[in-house]
Amino acid sequence: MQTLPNVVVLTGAGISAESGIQTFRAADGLWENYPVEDVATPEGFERNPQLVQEFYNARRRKLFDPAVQPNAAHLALVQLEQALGKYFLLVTQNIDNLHERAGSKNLIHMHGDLFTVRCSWSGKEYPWQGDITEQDRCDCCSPPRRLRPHIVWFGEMPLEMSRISTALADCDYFISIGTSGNVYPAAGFVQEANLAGAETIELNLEPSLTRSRFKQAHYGKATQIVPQFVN
Ligand code: BJW
Repeated sequence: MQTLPNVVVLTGAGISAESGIQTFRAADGLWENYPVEDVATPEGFERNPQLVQEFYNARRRKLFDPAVQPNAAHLALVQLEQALGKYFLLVTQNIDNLHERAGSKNLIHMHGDLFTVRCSWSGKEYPWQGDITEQDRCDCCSPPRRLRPHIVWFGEMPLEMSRISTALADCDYFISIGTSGNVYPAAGFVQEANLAGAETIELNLEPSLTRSRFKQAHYGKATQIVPQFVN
């Protein structure tokens, strides 16, 4: 019986760009108006929780805009998962819900997601659809504590790292899509996959910072190159 290859896919903001979601580091990116140290660090949240909540509330609301839909790249990854079943793992750095709306199942949100909030004290998680306000408090602590976005900020540990490392150590193909290679540990996954002897492939609009570590690279818009590569 022929065995299927193990495939790990890493996605970043570039895969959602053509769905109308801003990337971070472009000239007109998300951090143009919101300095990263203010909105993506625990210290920024301590200093000004309202600003941070507003930043993530606006991004959550954007996902209810009917114009924001999964694109051909998200859908191509669903096809790949359907062909590979348990041999496929999708790891996204994105906090939007476009992969799950497309139909992806075996999915890890390593930097958290906008539709979960958690108690800033105990870490208890709550599903969440609306804005988080300063009045919203947990039901797990006494006194009830502030809720925070379930987002991995700089200096915090990304989620499900041991599951990701295990998958990388065992993968035959590692495909990185729409990420600039600025942020670790995700930017180091290609090296883990190379060590495992995997074929490593970059699909991006332009060469990332970690381009030289990939065995192959293809450049263009995600909605074009991802379906082409997968089919
Ligand atoms: C298209 C396209 C189209 C456009 N088609 N492509 C020094 C050295 C090494 C590491 C560190 C260091 N100092 C500190 C660190 C660690 C730090 C880090 O990496 N810092 C770097 C800045 C150097 N990392 C951390 O702190 C991480 N935690 C950690 O390491 O824990 C370990 C630890 C903890 C405690 C103690 C000790 C150890 C946590 C990182 C958390 C990152 N969080 C963010 C924000 C939260 C989520 C959110 O708000 O949405 O996650 S940062 C931000 O960057 C976001 C993203 O997920 C992440 C990656 O960005 P991404 O996706 O690559 O987007 P862009 O905009 O950069 O790139 C888009 C790409 O798409 C571009 O290349 C375009 O060309 C392309 N593109 N349109 C295809 N249509």
